[in-house]
Amino acid sequence: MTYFSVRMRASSNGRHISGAERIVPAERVSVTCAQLAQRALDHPKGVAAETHLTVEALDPEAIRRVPALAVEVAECAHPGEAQQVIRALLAPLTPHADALVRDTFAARDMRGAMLVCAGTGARLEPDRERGVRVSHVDAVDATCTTVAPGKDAAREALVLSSKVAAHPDVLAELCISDDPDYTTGYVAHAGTYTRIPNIKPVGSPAGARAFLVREGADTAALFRYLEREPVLVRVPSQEDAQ
Ligand code: PML
Ligand code: MG
Repeated sequence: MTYFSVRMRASSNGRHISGAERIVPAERVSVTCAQLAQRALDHPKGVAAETHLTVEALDPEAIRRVPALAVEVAECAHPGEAQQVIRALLAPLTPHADALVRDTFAARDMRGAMLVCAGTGARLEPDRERGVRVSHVDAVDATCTTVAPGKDAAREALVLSSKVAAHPDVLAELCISDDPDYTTGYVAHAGTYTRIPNIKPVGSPAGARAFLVREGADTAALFRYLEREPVLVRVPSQEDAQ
């Protein structure tokens, strides 16, 4: 079967508003375009002035399937506690954990993620404002469900982070949503996606993603994997969990 990558990105006056994507069979392409276009209009950051949709046929042989990360929750009552959890998870992996956390909270409106070398703390993306935009990823079952629902931020983040973590050169990911009212973030590391509630105060525009990368990694190959290579993630269904 031929699958299509359907991608949406929306902006207003050059400011990134929203981005989302699916991998779907031909008969789902038109409804998926409509859903993603509507999503750009409904975003809490404001109605997008410009929305771009891309539909691209994928080579079925090139699609990789990877397992989803295991999900855990670190119960944090406030952002100070969340900072302690983040630092405890990242400090064993890099001497630059403090700078990584500070820079991720300081970032605004990035279309993509930061790529940070664990050994040197250096940023590895050629265009720092854009970052690396993870793309060509969806959940396995999203290709056969009858209705692709609206935004389920936690599920989409699990799918994205499972693709990222499946690359051997990625040691960890830190994510703070840039949606002002979405205050649950996460750290992905060693096969686990640790959800972190109250990672930032309600209304804060702070937020970005950072991928911590093994020193000496082939950065060009990693970019290609993250941005272009199609991956379907096996996310356990609700029934499997019962
Ligand atoms: C985003 O806004 O794209 C990031 C969402 C993070 C979701 C974290 C969670 O709820 O598990
Ligand atoms: Mg966002």
